Amino acid sequence: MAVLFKSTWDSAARWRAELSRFIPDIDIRVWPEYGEPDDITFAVVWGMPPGEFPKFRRLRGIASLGAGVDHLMRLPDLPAGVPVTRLVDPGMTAEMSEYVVLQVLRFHRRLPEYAGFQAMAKWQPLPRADTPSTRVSILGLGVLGQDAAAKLKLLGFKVAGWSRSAKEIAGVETFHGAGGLTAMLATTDILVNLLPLTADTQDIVNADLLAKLPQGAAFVNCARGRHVVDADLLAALDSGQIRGAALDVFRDEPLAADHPYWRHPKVLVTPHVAAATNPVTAAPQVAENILRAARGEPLLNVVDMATGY
Ligand code: NDP
Ligand code: OXD
Repeated sequence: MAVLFKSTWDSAARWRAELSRFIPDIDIRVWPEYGEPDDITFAVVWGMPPGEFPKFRRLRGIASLGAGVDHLMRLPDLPAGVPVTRLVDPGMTAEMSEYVVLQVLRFHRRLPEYAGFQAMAKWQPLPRADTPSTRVSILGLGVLGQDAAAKLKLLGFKVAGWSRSAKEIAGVETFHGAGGLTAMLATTDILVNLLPLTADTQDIVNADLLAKLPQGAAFVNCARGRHVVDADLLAALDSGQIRGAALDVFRDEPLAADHPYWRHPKVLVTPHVAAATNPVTAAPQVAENILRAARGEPLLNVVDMATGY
């Protein structure tokens, strides 16, 4: 009974140390040095290449090393019938809300313009809207979207959110479905994306969606780059339909050195750091799932394979 560990970014040594606190005799095999494939009964992964999973015929569970599972769902050979879990981690949730609040306040208090003025030694106060009349809308009202909504609400913003199923959240105006999206966009000053990447949400931030926002809205993307049609966003920034974008995630990462986002005066680029996976806060639930899988019990935070998130 061994656990396969594979990650593009996370440290195997740190994960081994944290998981050992809950399972002292854990046998972790770090990809690609995993030994006998039939020893592997659980996989903890980010960025597994195609062609690997079919080798592990005794797998009882696959844990994503992130909240998103699109890196797994796109694999053509994800083993059928093996439960896939995602991270639902209070540490990661708090970090994401920090990022969202930071970017919303940045646009609200017009810091991008003041940064431009400073470069010219220009002293020029700008008008701005009151906080209670500034409308922040969130695409995705899941674990991360709901926490960000609550924190923006505490700051006094008018908060709305959009999800697949209908929701009631105190103090948040909620929308769902295609009609709901159009209605929400029409009353949005700052749009935040916290959707999972699925077949239904890929390319959702396109020319059509951006045109439904009031002119001069701002956009924050901390979900996935493939939600955005880059050429459409760049056109909306250049026309002034969108006044600025804070982008943490990109279609291809790392973002190519010659990508127009890097040098666009209305774009802030951060390198997929909105909310990092922290083994200290995330290991307890992964350890719990390894133990549950070993006992043949249902796992926590299992992904719905039909919806893809
Ligand atoms: P959840 O699964 O908890 O929430 C997803 C939300 O999106 C739900 O409200 C869901 O609706 C909604 N949704 C899904 N599909 C649709 C659709 N077709 N139309 C409308 N709404 C839809 O995810 P999390 O909040 O935990 O995470 C969201 C994403 O954030 C992750 O998938 C990942 O891509 C990204 N992320 C980025 C990080 C970064 O550092 N940049 C770090 C962590 C996560 P419903 O409630 O009805 O199911
Ligand atoms: C995640 C991420 O999905 O870091 O957790 O992007």
